[in-house]
Amino acid sequence: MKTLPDDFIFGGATAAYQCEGATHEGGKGPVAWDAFLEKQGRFLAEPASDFYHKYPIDLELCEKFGVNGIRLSIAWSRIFPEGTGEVNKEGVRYYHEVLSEAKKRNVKVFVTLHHFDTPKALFDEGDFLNRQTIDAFVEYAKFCFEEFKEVEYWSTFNEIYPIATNQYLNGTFPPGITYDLKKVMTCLHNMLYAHARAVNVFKDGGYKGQIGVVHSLETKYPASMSDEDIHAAFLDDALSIRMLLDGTFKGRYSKETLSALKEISEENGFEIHFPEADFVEMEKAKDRNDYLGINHYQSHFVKAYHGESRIHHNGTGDKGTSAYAVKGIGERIYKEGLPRTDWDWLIYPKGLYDLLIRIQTDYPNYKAIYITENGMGYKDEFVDGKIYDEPRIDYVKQYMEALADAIADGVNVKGYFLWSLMDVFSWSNGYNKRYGLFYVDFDTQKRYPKQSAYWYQGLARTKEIRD
Ligand code: BGP
Repeated sequence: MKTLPDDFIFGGATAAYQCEGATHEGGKGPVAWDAFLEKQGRFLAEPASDFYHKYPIDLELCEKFGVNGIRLSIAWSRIFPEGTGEVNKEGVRYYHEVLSEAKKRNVKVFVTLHHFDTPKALFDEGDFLNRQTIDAFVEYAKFCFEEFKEVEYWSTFNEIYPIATNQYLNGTFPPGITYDLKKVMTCLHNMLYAHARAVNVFKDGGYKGQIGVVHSLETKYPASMSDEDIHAAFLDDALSIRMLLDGTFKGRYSKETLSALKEISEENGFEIHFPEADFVEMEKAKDRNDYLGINHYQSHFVKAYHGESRIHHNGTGDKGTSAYAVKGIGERIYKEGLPRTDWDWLIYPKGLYDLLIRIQTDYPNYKAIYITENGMGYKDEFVDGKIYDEPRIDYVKQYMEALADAIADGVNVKGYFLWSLMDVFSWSNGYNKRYGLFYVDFDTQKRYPKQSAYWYQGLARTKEIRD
């Protein structure tokens, strides 16, 4: 049986907009999501899991079930309703209260500064495509470092690759733009640069605690051993993984990354240049990341593709309805015989192992890794107050084993945060795609431990990965 280290963090992950609710309460300013969801009319982020009011209950559950870490994010627009300028004292007080409650419950807190929720005032001016947003973000980060001295672990951004692609490639996030790869690359670079600036402010300011970034890293494999497919996987990997890790740990993009970006941009009829001065800041930050947070749910098999971009997002859980082919990059295909979730997310734990070994080999200046998200979206059934979510347990167990193997092979992984602590609202899938250890009845806001919560409790206690 495989085991995990004694001092390992067994955490649960959340994000402000997905769990807090209270979108117009406590002086919070608007975010682009509010109007975007209202217009779509499928679901709202209100009341979500009402973490805004129920956080003492959720933190008590953490303590009770041995969940010794929580990932949460500060909603930027609770602190600065307009993104810059006047501070909302009520928002500041709220997060102090949450942090102190977590301390009381012996739960370590990992705080993300930005989890998909740029304040509307800045978003409307171009979000991170507009370099003024970078300055505003750095100011907001600095304010938080000064104010929330009790935070031990900071993370600048959650998942810049999904931000860039969901906003500008597949359009599932506001502003809902599709197939604009120039915007994707610009957004990625600007956010990597913003991360570096925030890290440098943190380190130059001598603040206590650790700082890192959370990247979504999903391993890419060629669909076949043909040269064409191998090249397609290389291109997909370059944009979704290599660019991020190069930017974070090398302070500039490697030759391979740049050649892939050039090829993708040429095929799509644009040129891309990044301001040389940005790399000075990025190089200064490259060895100052205390940890890397990895969100990892799935891997992709990629096939050469030369047609027009064609993406269909499976946001309903009807298996087999997703499609993902991008001009100049490749097509992500289903691989015969490999299991996938109802939302077509491939279950392939080896992808996590391979990713961790690759980071250890290619980016040896990483200091520590936390798996900041992993988990399985599932349409949980509530039967007589009980939720039997064996498929989720099976999923998490397999990924934990891959993790244990990577640790045994020398990768410094120090913790794992299951997405999600309790059921939350899912950005482009609503409320029936549940991930939580704790089932939330969204009408009554009552919490019920799922079978997986008991399983996780046993794991956290024994560190042994059992069935
Ligand atoms: C990650 C996000 C989370 C969460 C998770 C599950 O990309 O960081 O916020 O939502 O994915 O994704 P989804 O809700 O789309 O199934």
